[in-house]
This record gives sequence, structure tokens and C-alpha cells, in this order.
Amino acid sequence: MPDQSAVKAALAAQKIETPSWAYGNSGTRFKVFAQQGVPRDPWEKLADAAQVHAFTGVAPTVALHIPWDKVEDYGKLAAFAREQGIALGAINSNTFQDDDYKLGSICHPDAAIRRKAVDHLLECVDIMDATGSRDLKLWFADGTNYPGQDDLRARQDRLAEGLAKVYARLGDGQRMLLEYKLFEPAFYATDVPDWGTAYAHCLKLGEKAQVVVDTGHHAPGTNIEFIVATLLRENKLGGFDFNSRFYADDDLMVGAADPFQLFRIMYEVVRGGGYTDQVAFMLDQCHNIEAKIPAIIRSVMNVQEATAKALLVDRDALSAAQRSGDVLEANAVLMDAYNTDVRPLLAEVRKEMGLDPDPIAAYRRSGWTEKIVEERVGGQQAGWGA
Ligand code: LRH
Ligand code: MN
Ligand code: MN
Repeated sequence: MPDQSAVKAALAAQKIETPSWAYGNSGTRFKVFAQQGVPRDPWEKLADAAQVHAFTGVAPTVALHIPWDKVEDYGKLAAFAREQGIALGAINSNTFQDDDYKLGSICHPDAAIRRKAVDHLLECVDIMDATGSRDLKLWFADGTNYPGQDDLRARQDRLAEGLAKVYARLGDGQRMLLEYKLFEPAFYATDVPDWGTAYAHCLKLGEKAQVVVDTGHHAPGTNIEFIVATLLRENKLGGFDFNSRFYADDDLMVGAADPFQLFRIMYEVVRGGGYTDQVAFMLDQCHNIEAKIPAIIRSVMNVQEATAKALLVDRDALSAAQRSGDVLEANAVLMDAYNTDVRPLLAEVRKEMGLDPDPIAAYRRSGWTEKIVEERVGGQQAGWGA
């Protein structure tokens, strides 16, 4: 059996990054349900994120989305984050909300539009310099809706050219994380639709380019843990955008739709030596109908629970069963870990960290919700759905 104190130490050291956009109002294409007390600017998003960290102890950084989190002075924003006991994390680019990007951004047939997109990505690296962020997270809405609309191969060439320009601008210790997504908003062909395409581009770019796996960006039934195992084996897994899906890119709370899948993913992370700072655990979610801060706390706890179960897998017993071809025993070893109630263990970890064992109850008692409802009027939208 794995050593309990090592498991506890690993859990206490985990870092889960929360996304600034999860704190703002969001919705579907049909309706944004505004909630009371939501942040009106990036500063207030950070104040909320600091609450999540204060009660969980494992959410020390916040991802920004540019231009949703545009401010005059990013150094000042980083200093404000530090005052709140947190730090700024990945910088997410946005080349999908401008009329110019109707036919794509970095893959657009017009060189002037491509230049504009690349300039935005370069600006994101400038912001990373100011915030001290390590990761630039790139997701492209680029693609086509109709066969023949554009040349699939030429679009890949344009993508490679644009990425290379941005890659060349990265400083020491900075990384580019390339995110793939099966479809949407393009429906016929997406320019970075899968891990293979992302991997091929990252491989050509070099060591600082890594693939990011958004758990909501796959076809139903995809074996995501296999992708994780493969990318880790190739040293190309940069991190995760965690969320849950039932149908498409639902952005529901991670671990809500399929906690077993999350466990299987975390097991491959642990098994593949990916439980290090090199693999960023980020949330990428929206909370359309549920209270945002408790939902984010719940999501962090769901990742912790899956991680705890993954760390509890008796790997010696598992490999003995695998070597001897004992199918049932191998499966039983894995399921034993999955079926363990890890909530008491995590409660202990939290107590040892000086935290309340029940972060959601502690948050509710803190009065933060009442305070922000009173103080903040006219909260900001997360960025889309307007
Ligand atoms: C795209 C995506 C990407 C964006 C975020 C808001 O669907 O997953 O990571 O930056 O949503
Ligand atoms: Mn994402
Ligand atoms: Mn997404």
C-alpha cells in the first residue's frame, strides 16, 4: 500500500489554478443569468479567487484571459494578487471575439488578419513578462464550415508560421500551451482539432511548446487517459483545462459528470510521473446557474478527491496482477482505490494545513457572499454570451 504520509504530503502540495472567467457572469447562447455580487473587474475576480485559496489551500494562482482581464498596469495587478495571497497564472489569448476573425485568426487567408492575431499573441507574452506568468495558453477558434471554403493544408502552414513567431518571442522559463478542440465554433474542419495536430505543431516548435488537454474538448467515448499517458510519455503534456461535459463543451464542474474518468486521468498523471509543476492543473469552467465561489471550491475539491484516489492505487499489487495476467485482480486493485472514501483523508490534510476540514461550509460561514452582494452592483460578464 502507498505510504499514507507521502500521500498526504503530495495532496497538501497540489496546486490547482482557477480561471478568472469562472468568477464572472456567464451563460449559454440563450441567456446569461446574472448573479448578485459577481466581480465588476479583474481586481474583484482576484479577490474572489483569494477566497477559494484561503479555504482550500491549494488554489494559489489565477489564469487571466486577455482582453477580458485587460488592465492598464499588469505589474500592479500581479502585486495586488500577491497582497491577496495568490499569484497570476497562465495568460489565455483571445483571437475569437473580433469581427476580423470571421474566417479565422492565425490561419486566416488574409495576411493582415494573421498579423493582427500574432500581434495579440505577442502582446500576451509582454503581459506574461509583467505578471511573471510562465504559461501562454493558446486556443484557436479557427476552422471552416464548408468543404472547399479554404485550403486545409495551407491553413496548417499558416498556423505553423504564426506559432513559430510567437514561440521565438518566449523568454527563458516561459512556455506555450496549445489547446485542441474537436469542433465549435467551426463545424466542418477545425485547425487544431485533436491532440495529434497539437502534438505535431509542438514537436516542431521545440521544448517550450506543450499540449494542453481540455477535458471537455473530445468526442463522446474518447479515452482521455490514453491521450494523457501518451503525451506524458513524449514529455509533451503541459497541463489540463479541467471541466465536465455531458454533450459538447459544457464547461460544467470538473468531476461532476464523470468522476471515474477524472480518477483514470489522474492515475495516468501519477503513473506517468506527471504529478509535478510541469503539468499545470487548471480549471476552465463556467457557473451559469450555480453560485460561483462555492462551485469553484467544489471543483477544486473534486480534483483533490480524484488525485487522492489516484495516489492511493497500490501500484505494486497492480503491476503484479498485470504481469501475471490476472485481469480481474488488476481491475480490482484499481477499483479499490477508486471506491475508497477519501474525504476523511482530505479532511485530515486540511486540518494539518491549518484549514477548516469542510471548505464550503467554512466559506459559507465567512460572510464573503453577503459582503460582495452588498458592495458590488452590476457584475461583469465572463466574456461571452453577450
Ligand atoms: C475554448 C476554451 C479555451 C478558451 C476558454 C474560455 O472552448 O476551452 O480554453 O480560452 O474556453
Ligand atoms: Mn479550455
Ligand atoms: Mn472549452
